[in-house]
Amino acid sequence: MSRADANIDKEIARRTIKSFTVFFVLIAIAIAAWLWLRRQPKEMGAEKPIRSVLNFNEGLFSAIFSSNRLAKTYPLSAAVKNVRVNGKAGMSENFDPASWVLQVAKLNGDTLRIPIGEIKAMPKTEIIFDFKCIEGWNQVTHWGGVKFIDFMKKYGLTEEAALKHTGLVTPDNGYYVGLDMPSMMHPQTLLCYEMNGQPLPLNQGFPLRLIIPVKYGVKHLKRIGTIFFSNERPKDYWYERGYDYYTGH
Ligand SMILES: Nc1nc2c(c(=O)[nH]1)N[C@H]1C(S)=C(S)[C@@H](COP(=O)(O)O)O[C@H]1N2
Ligand SMILES: [Mo]
Repeated sequence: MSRADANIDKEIARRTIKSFTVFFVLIAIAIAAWLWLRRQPKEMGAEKPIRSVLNFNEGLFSAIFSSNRLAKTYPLSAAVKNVRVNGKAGMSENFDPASWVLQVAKLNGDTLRIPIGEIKAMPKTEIIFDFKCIEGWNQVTHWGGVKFIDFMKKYGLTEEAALKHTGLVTPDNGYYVGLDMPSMMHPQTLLCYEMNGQPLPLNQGFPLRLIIPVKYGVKHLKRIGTIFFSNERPKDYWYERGYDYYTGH
């Protein structure tokens, strides 16, 4: 072997050792970072550093959200006939639709008790949009109901509308969501009583559910029992289980 060849061999060996060292150091850093993350305290179901990223995203999305931005709508022919049923938290078997009234907790301490007939007597709005679930499925579906903003006006809930959040809860308190007021007052947000031109099926929220196209499926609470208003974030079923609060798209 010539001297030059020997030098080249040495150089190759040196470089190989160097790249292996870099490789192992990077792996060690990744493992250490992962171990550190697992040790962090959890905040609302997510490790704190992850929760702060979620919170940051949320601020970003709220900032760019505008009530003028409409979710895309579709022709009637695009709406599926077999609408998927997903999620049955808060949908207890012993529910009696006949005795149902919508309860609205006012700021002055009064509770409105509104029968479904009064809601159906208001002007109806229909929407066909792409319903998206965070589990990764979506489908174009057709809904009918009353615009939440019209409902707020009809019942004189102006002080309530000035607060930051709306909370919705099922009659058995088993499922609950919190929503920012701009999304609730968005013109496509409905108190919904119809699907495909028919009364809602029982497992899809009969007699009344929320349809809020600017949000993922988790926020479309089925079987509304009570609506309330607050400046603090109302508790939220999936937020408590590690998802982000805002879940806009
Ligand atoms: N009461 C109640 N509402 C709920 C849920 C639930 O578990 N309970 N799941 C949510 C989720 S994750 C989705 S994707 C939609 C599904 O609505 P659908 O069953 O009409 O398709 O309902 C939402 N509303
Ligand atoms: Mo969902």
